[in-house]
Order: sequence, then C-alpha cells, then structure tokens
Amino acid sequence: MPNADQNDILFDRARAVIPGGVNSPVRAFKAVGGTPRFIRRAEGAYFWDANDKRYIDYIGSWGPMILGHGHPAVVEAVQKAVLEGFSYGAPTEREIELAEAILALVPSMEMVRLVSSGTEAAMSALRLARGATGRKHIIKFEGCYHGHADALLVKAGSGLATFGHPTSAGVPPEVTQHTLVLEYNNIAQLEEAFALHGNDIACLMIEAIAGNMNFVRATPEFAKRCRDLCTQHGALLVFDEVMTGFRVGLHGAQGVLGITPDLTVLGKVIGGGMPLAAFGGPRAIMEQLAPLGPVYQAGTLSGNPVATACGLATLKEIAKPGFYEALSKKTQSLVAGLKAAAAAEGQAFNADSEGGMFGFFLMNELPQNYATVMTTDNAQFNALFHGLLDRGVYIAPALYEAGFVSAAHSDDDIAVTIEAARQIFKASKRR
Ligand code: HOZ
Repeated sequence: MPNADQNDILFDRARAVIPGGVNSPVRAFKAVGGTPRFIRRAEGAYFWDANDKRYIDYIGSWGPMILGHGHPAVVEAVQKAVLEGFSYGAPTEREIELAEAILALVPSMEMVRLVSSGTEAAMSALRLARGATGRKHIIKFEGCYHGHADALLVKAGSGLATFGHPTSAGVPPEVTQHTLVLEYNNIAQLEEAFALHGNDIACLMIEAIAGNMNFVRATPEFAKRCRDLCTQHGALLVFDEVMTGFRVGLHGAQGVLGITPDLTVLGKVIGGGMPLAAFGGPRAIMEQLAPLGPVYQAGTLSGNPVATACGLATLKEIAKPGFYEALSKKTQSLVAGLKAAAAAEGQAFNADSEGGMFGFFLMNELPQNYATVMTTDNAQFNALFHGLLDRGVYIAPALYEAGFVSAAHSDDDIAVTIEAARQIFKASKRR
C-alpha cells in the first residue's frame, strides 16, 4: 500500500488502545474534523508527521518550545543530565538553581515550589490560597482554563448568588459549589461578586492574558480592579501564567500589565518541553506548605533532574538581551501580515499578540470575553485550519486556542504562512 496515509493507520491503532486515540482531547481534531497528524520528529520551527510531511509549527507543544525544537544548548543540557540519572526522589542543586532563576525573573515570587504539570501547579496554588486564608470560595472567569482539577471544571451558575456547575462528568456538584464563575473583563459583575461574597473569597484566579479562549487580554482597568478588590477583601490574587509566563515577556503577563499578584502559577516554558511547572509567591504564604506548614502538597517527579536541566537551559537562552524584542517583532510581523492578507481579500479578521504568543479571530473586533470568541463561525475556522494544514502550516486544531511563535521561525516561514492564509481567504470569497 504505497499511498496509504500513515496518520490514518496510526489513528486507527491509537483508538484501539487509547481513549479517542489521544492523551489530551484537543489533539484528536474533534473540533475541526479529519485525522490528527502523528508527529515523528521536530527541528527548529518545524515538525514532520507520519507521512514525512513537514509543517511550520505554531503550537510549539502548546507553548513550551519558545526556542524552537532541539535548541543545541538545551539538547546538550538534557543529554548531560540524562547520563547522571533520570530521577532520584531526593533534592538536587539544580532545583535550587532553577528556583533562583525563576525568582530572579518574577519579582512577585519570593519562594517557589516545583511540580510536574500546570494542572498540578494550579490545583496546589488553589489549596494553598484556601489554606492560607482559611476561606472556601474562589473566583474564576469563563474561558480561562486552569487545568483539570475538579473545582476548576466549572461553568457559571444562574446568577451571582449561585455558584458554578461542573462541566465534566465525575465532578460532584459539592466540589464546585465554592467556585464562582464570572465574565472576563466585566468590572460591574466582579464588583457585585465581591460585594456579595468578598469576605469568603480565598482567591481570584485569572489568566491575565487568556490563552484558552484564543488570545484575549484583560483590560488594564479590569486587571487593576481584580488586584484592588482582592487586596480590599483579603483575598489572594492568583495569576495563572502557565501559558504567559516567559512567553509574553521575560516577566510574564504581570510584567506586561504592571500588576503584582499574590501567587503565580507557571508551566510550559519553564520546562522547555519537559514536564515541569511551578507555583510561588510571598514567603509568608509559601511557608504554609508542607513540610513547614499545614497545607499538604508532594510529588515523586517534582523537580525532576532532567526536566530542571531542560528548563534551566531554556531560561538561560531567553534571558539573553534582545530575545523578546526579536521574538515580539517576528510575532507582530505574522499578525500584521495576516491582517493585511485578510483585508486584501475582504475577510473579516482581527489579531493580537504579545511576545511570542498570538491569536486571530474571524471577526472585525478583538473579543473581550469567551461568549464573543465563541460566536466565531466554526465552518470558516475549520476551512482555514485545514487549508493551512494542507499547505504545511500547523495551527491549533480549535478556535479557542492561542498560537505560539518561536525564536526558530524565520522571516520566510512567516511569509509562507501569510501567503497560505491569503490564498484561503481568497478561495473562501469565491464560494
Ligand atoms: N492544555 C492544552 C490546551 N490549552 C492542550 C495540551 C495538549 O494537548 O498537549
């Protein structure tokens, strides 16, 4: 069978042994249809699927690959670490080095704990916030994703007096009854929520530049109101910077917005592509964690020596002078080129970016919240997704995901991407 599609063959095999054929749902292409591409290898700004077709990669493992795939300094650090052992379950000097490097770059954090995934970090930050304040309630925003801990898989109730409803089977309503889900960028609603529940709120958790409803910024006024209301009511402000940390800039979304959160949740870039995440904040709060304090948290692979080597090598590269200026310029040129191509073909379109993270929308205005993002015409997005994929450009297979540019993307990659999008916009005009 010389022309058999190897992705189809692998997908059939995968579905027999892995639910849906994937180990994380969005990879299944359910939203866009078609067969997921099974990746064989990656290098720089590209990866190759099972048919050996090359794609310009704009997901970068959903954020971590800020240097591109296989950066020589990172590969060298990982190879060296692997030879010294995969995991010890005992402390290492490298964990201290990584903690010191993170704290030096994120001034709101005085102490940090390393864990293995963003979900774990967000879940632990939440427990810490509740433990440190002695309160139960938490605020989150519709469209912000903080991993799949039970209390965070929740949608809004019918009003501010009713708390959230689970969005997943297997989550008892009792577990989400303390989670209040509010509309992103809605200051009036936020004020009302604090007026009603302020003294019972342990924390407000937010992606201050949201990357799980495509790319939506908190307005500076909204972000400031979050900070002020938390301070006023003794609640902790938790910035989930799993996506934005070291991605939108060297000091994360908090640096971009000039807001100091109480706790910060990190992941993705700090592991450079290996399973590593973290949460941190002021010493007095972090010392509530076991073994010092009463809030329990632990992990066999936390601070793993290979993952920390990968993260450290990545942080060293991105902290070099001019790194974010160059990355931002590249991302901005992609966004500007896509906008110009859409305008030339009469396609409703808008786009935004910060550092190496971007989003685009098949509508003229930049959305301010999840409900607006979800008014996107699905069929139009899917046509764009598959048109790009056919032309060797891989963007996230869902309209509610952000995109990522790496230092390895060349001007030519950006130009090829813009031209591919222009062709698709033009073809869709004819339909
Ligand atoms: N949590 C990611 C979407 N925002 C998906 C991660 C993955 O499938 O690798």
